[in-house]
Amino acid sequence: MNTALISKVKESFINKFSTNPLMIFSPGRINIIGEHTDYNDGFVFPAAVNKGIIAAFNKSETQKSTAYAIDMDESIEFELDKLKPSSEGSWENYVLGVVAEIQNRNKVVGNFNIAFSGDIPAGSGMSSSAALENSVVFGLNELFDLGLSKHDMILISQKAEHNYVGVKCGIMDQYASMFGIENNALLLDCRTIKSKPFIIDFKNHELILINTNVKHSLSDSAYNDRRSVCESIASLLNVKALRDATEYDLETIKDQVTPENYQKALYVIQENNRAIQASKAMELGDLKTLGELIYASHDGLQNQYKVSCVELDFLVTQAKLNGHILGARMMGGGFGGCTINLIEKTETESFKTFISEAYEKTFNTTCSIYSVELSQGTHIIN
Ligand code: GAF
Repeated sequence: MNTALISKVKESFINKFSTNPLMIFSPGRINIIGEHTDYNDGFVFPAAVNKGIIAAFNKSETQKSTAYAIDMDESIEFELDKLKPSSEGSWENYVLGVVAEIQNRNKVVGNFNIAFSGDIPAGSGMSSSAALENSVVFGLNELFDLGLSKHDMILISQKAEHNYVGVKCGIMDQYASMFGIENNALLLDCRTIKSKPFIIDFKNHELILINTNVKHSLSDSAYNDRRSVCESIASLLNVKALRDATEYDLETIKDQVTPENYQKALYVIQENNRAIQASKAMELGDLKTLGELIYASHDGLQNQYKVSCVELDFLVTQAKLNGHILGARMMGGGFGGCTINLIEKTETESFKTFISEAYEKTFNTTCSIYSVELSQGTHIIN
């Protein structure tokens, strides 16, 4: 964990609120495979990482609550009986939304102060949003003894994202961030919200993330559009979610949907199967098959689901040409953020040099490259 960040948050909190805080770490996540399957009740394969949000809390003796975003040096005061969403795109909605959703469950939150900061690059597709939401709900649960289970907490975080942030996300990010296990990835069934842990040891391979450092606009509205396409095709097929449909079922309604939407639904069905196949490949230690599935996932996200972008496609194409990278794909919602790459350890340094130069030459801007450790989910720190 980032000890410098912990000290920074603690000191900022003490400077502002003159008392010792309760400290929470809530991680971001990676996702090995299973993209845009979560809101189709399907399977995903994420892991919490050692980058995330550090949040500091205490109870407030005043009639107002305060939230302080340390990195932006912005703070807001709010009254707990007058909560409403703030302007679109503002960080405030992650905090206010969680408080409002706790209240919707008839739990009583008293006035509090929170200060937070993080080391997940914004817009990287590593889920800083879920990390922040989970840190808030976890901290408030602790502070006010609300009696919420981790399961309750992730549903509250998700609802905050739906109703305050405006993104109709699935449950993957909140789940991975809350339930992460050190050195493990979690094969999560998003219908039952139960997961199976897999110890991750890629032997002479490792995962690296390459951040395009771009986030194209409209990504939130495109996300919600994709979700509604999936839901309308599921209802046409008379199933609860696309997870319940096969390629054969989809074929039977082909003439009732546009070719573009047909491809989107087909992608989801295929990606869900790939996530299951990937877990089997992991069990067998078959990294070659895992890598092929990861490349196939990107192909579907790019050409069928259409949530990629030129920068991500460039990184994946270059990875494919390398020969020492078994699999690469865009990760998260899309339209920017990171690719995840399964690379031979001995090749990592030279590929980093190569891809940094090639990316800069092509896009006139730099990419960033990270290695991550798989970490424990949201928890109290001292
Ligand atoms: C975003 C969402 F928040 C997740 O729920 C998931 O749908 C993901 O995009 C795509 O797999 O991170």
